[in-house]
Amino acid sequence: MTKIAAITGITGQDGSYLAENLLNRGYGVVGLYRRSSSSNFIRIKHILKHPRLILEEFDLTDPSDCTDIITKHHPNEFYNLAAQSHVATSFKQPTTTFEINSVGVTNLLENIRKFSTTTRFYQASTSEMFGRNYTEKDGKKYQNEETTLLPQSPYAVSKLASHRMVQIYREAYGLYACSGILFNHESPRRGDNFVTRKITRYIGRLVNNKLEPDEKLKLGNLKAVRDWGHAKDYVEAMRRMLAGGIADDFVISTGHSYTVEQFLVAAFNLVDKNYQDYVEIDPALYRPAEVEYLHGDCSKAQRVLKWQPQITFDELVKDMVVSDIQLFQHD
Ligand code: NAP
Ligand code: G4F
Repeated sequence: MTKIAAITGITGQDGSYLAENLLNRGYGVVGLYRRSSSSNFIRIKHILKHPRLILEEFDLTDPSDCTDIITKHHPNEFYNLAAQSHVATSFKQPTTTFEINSVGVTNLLENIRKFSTTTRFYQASTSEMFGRNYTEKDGKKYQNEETTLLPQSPYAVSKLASHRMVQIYREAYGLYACSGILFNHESPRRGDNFVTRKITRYIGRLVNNKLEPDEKLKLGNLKAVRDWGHAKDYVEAMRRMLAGGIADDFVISTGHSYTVEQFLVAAFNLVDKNYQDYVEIDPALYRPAEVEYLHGDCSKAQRVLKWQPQITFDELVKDMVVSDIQLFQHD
């Protein structure tokens, strides 16, 4: 029988890759999108006519919407990828962030508990929950499932609340509910205002002579360290969590970290340019509180899920730069 997977946030980066992954495996996908005043299907336009994709209007903050979707579809798997996902925005909109990222997740868990206890649930947790904390052992600094969570932003606090809520529903009610503690993952479909895509879009416009005269690339903290993987690899880890035998939480990362400055160098090198000729530091882009160092140890996922990333940092940067150069040839 066809397995049914519901995906919140299908219009986002991860939702679009996960939908592709599951459709390719024969799933029926119920894609949940929120209403907007203009069409927002750019990342899924190539699968919109797929015969096993159904789209439903849905807002995570509306409890009755959650009830309607769960009771109508009784999905075998439910992937909650919807979120206010921008860390800097969460400092400006902490209440909305909490409403979507914490209360919204509780709405889903309650409805699954009441109406569809066989539905397997995936929650998009995040390495941001580690905040400034890391484990230091044998001269190495890393974060894994044992590292204490110490959030540094309203976004991270909201994600920690839902992360813990998932554990409670798993332990108290026996739901098959997993959280993926995913480190940063990027792609040509990454939102425009995350740092990697901001950089590669600028390069796309630069190469195609689409910049305004003297237009600089304005950035904040270049010293922050991130463990960047490719979104295509990371959605496969999500799938494996729900396909597995035991519900649990898993760190998903590459185990290789770079500074924002190193990302800049790698990206500008691909077009034989020096980033220092283009970048301007804008103090307004610094965050009120920063997560300086993220470096994941995903050995549990490697062992239990047999998952490991396939796409290297250099391949990721190239994929994004080439894609944005092509994009601005036409735009
Ligand atoms: P994204 O591109 O920002 O996508 C977020 C999605 O959530 C969008 O489809 C958005 O809809 C939807 N959404 C927001 N508020 C909603 C609401 N109230 N009701 C229904 N849908 C709503 O994020 P992403 O990079 O794909 O990340 C997916 C998930 O993983 C997020 O939960 C994020 O916090 C988490 N995460 C991401 C990373 C990463 O590096 N990418 C790492 C760790 C965890 P619109 O298109 O209408 O805005
Ligand atoms: O690309 P970023 O905005 O990603 P950030 O804050 O690490 O969050 C992303 O990854 C999390 C997982 O760890 C997810 F949970 C979250 O949803 C999101 O996907 O910023 C990366 C780094 C930060 O240290 C930031 O201060 O880049 C620095 N940065 C420097 N200049 C900038 C900029 N970030 C942005 N967005 N824009 C800048 O101009």
